[in-house]
Amino acid sequence: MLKFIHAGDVHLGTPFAGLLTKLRPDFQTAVQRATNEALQTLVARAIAEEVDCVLFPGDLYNSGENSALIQAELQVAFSKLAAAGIVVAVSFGNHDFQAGQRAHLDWPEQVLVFDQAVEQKAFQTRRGQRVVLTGFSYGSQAEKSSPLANFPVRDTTADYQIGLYHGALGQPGDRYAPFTVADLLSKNYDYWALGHIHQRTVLHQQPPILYSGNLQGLNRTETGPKGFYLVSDEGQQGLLPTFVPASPVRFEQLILQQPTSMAAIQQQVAAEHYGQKTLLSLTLMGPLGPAVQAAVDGDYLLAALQDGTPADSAYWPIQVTVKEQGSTRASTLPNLEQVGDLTAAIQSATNYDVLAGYLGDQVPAFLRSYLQSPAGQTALQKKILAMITKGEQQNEDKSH
Ligand SMILES: [Mn+2]
Repeated sequence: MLKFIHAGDVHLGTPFAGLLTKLRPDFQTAVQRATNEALQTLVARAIAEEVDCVLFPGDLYNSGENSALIQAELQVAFSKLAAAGIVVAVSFGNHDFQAGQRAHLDWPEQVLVFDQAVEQKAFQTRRGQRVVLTGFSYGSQAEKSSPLANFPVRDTTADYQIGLYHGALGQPGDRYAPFTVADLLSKNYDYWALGHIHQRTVLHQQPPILYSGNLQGLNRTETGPKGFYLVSDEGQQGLLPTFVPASPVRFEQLILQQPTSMAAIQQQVAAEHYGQKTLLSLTLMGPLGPAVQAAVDGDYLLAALQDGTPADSAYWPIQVTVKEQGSTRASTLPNLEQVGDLTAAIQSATNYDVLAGYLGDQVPAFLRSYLQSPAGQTALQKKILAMITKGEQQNEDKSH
C-alpha cells in the first residue's frame, strides 16, 4: 500500500502585487499569507494521514530567488515532514528554475531534489515497499527539449514508479516540456504527478495522469477551491486521487442580471454563501439602473461597491465588468471612439491595475515589473498609439 500527496504549483511567495492596493486590511494580510498557509494545511494533512511521501512537481516557489522569510517557512515545513518520516520530492519548474542551485537553507536529507538531467530516486516506505520517482528540474524559464525521451520505462523491480513532470500537452519545440498522453503511457508508470497547469485536470484515469492545479488561486481567473491530491491504493483499485482543498482565500466570479440600484447589487452579493474569504469579480449584465450607470460612466463603480461592503464581510469585490448586448467592456476601460484625448485614454488603459487583470498566470514576474515600470508603460503606450495610427491609415488606404 502507498499513500502520498501530489501538489503542483504551490507558488510560495507570490507577491499578489497588482491586487494588494485594492484590498481591505484583513484581506491584505490573508492574501499575503495565503501561499504559506496553504502549504501548512498540506503539511498538517500529510502528517495526520501518515503519507509515505509528498511530491512537488514544479513551481513550489513562485520565483528562483526567495526572501529569507519564504526560505525559513519552507524549511519549517520540510522539517516537520521529515520529523514525521515523510519523504519529500521536489522538481523545479519554469517559475522556480534553478532554485535548487541558488542559496537556500539546508534541507533535511529526506528531501529529494531533482537535477536538470532526468534522474531516478528510490526510497523504501515504512511498510518496506520500494518506490522509484523519476523527474527533472528546469534550467531556464522554458524547456523546449523533450526530457521525456530520457525517462526510462518502468523499473520492474519497483513496487511503484511515479513520474514528476512540469509541462504542457503540445508539439515538439513548445516552451514547456511538451508531451502527449501516449508518450507518458508508453513508460508504464503507476502515476504521473503533473505540474504547470493551474486548473485541476485529469488527462488519464488509470494509471492516473493529472494536474493537481495550484494550492492557492493566484489571480481572479483562478476561481474555485484549490488544493492538492491525496493519493492512495487502500481500496485496491490502483492509485486513486482525492482532492483536498487547502487555499485560505478563494477567487470567484459572480454574474448579476440587470441590477437596478447600487443597493440591489450589494444585496445580491451579500446573499451568496461564502465558506471562506472570497475575492469577487463581478459581471453586471445590462441594462443598468440609472445610479449604477452613473457610477460606470463616472468610473467609481468598484470604489462605491467596496465602500458599501460591510466591514466584517467574508467577500471583497476586486473587479467589476459591464456586459450589454453581447459586447464586453470592462468598466475601467474607456471607450476609445468617445475619447477626444487619445494619449490620456491609452494611459488609463495601460494603468497596471487594469493591465494586471488581463495578464495570464504564466506571465513571469520580470515582465510584470517591466509593464509596471515607467519604461515599460511608455513603451507599451507608444506601441498602442502606433498600432491605432497605423490601423487608421490602413482603413484610409482601403477606401481608395
Ligand atoms: Mn505554475
